[in-house]
Amino acid sequence: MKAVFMGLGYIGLPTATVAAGKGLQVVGVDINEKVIETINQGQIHIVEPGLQQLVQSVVEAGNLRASLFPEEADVFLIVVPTPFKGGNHEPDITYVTAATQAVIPYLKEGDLYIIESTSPVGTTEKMMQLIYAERPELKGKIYIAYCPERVLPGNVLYELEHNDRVIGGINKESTEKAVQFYSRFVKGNLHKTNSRTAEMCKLTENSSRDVQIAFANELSLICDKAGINVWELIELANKHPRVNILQPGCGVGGHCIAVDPYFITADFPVESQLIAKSREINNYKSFWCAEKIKNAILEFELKSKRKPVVAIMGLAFKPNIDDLRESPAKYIAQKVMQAELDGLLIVEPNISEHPVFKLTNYKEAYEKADIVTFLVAHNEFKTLPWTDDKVILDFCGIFKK
Ligand code: SAJ
Repeated sequence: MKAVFMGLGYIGLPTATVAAGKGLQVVGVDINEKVIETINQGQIHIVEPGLQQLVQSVVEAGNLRASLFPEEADVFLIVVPTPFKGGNHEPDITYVTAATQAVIPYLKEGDLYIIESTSPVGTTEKMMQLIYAERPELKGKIYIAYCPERVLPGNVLYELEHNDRVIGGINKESTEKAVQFYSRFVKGNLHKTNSRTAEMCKLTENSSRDVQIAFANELSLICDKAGINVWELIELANKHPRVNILQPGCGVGGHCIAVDPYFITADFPVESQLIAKSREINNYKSFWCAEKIKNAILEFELKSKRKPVVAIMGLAFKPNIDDLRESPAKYIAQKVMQAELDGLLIVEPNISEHPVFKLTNYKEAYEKADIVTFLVAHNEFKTLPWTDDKVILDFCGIFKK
């Protein structure tokens, strides 16, 4: 069986590689020439544990080849990004459309076409119409399905194989065909549905998490005003057998949880009140943290008649990773940089250097700062001793104190 993967990014490359590792003939297609070159040399352009070795072995074995152009195959997978249009929160499916258009000339009777990219509801049907408009002779003769990825960066190779997957075809035959395909390299259960439900399922998973984090963040705002320790409160509430509240933080970042809910709110603005409000609350939480820090700086100045040294503890979008993209901590750090200070010490133990931020060791920053702001709950920070000598703004529950 031969498969063409359109898109060799964070999901496309690992999936193509795992499939190639199971003996499929895989051609990975990307628009970036440098990416093609790198992969064909058995190297990779992204960070993911274990991936480089696996890419090298499947490239050497001749099972994975990267190319700028698609070619004839039995299966075509669309694994390209779905960003927003311009500055607003309208999903942009141009890449999915372009990748689909690129494979249309190579489709033949019996082929399977699958979209994995996170997509607005109805995208698979739209692509079906596009395919049939250009190749009417294929109507009813090819299989079309949607199957979202669910992997966690950092644990992609394991999760690709072991996570359950939701597979939705445009008809029963397409679902069955796609299930057969994924069963070649996925050990998790393959759940069958239709394409619209599968599309919505991906958006639902990440929106559900966003809404739950918004609840925790809202509690943190209420508790701050009420003089209650939110960490203790949540721990106690979670002792109830049917309550499981997540943790508040300095906002929600990353490329999925803070993005996917907009794919629902853009298409269902009247119905998706709670989902939209949760996005607002999680965004507001970052702004609120920045304001809290600015107020602490002013208070310190009034009290001590000098400007403080401030430590920003953590820049990544979540604990124990080196990924700063779409990070609320980075947004807050940038806001604090605008204040007049005696010194700003920025800490991110998971990276060694950064073009914009001059980084300081976490112990040194903690020792030197007058105001310490914990933005990300990295493990290193949890080893620091509590002190009453400093102003500590703990937005992520390092001390739970
Ligand atoms: N966060 C909190 N409080 C919490 C948990 C998380 O504030 O209690 C914050 C994190 O600090 C971070 C953000 O939420 O800023 C998102 O982190 P995450 O670990 O929830 O999610 P991602 O973006 O790393 O990965 C998610 C996963 N989806 C779910 O858990 C439902 C992953 O399985 C998906 O594959 C991925 O999105 C994706 O690609 O959609």
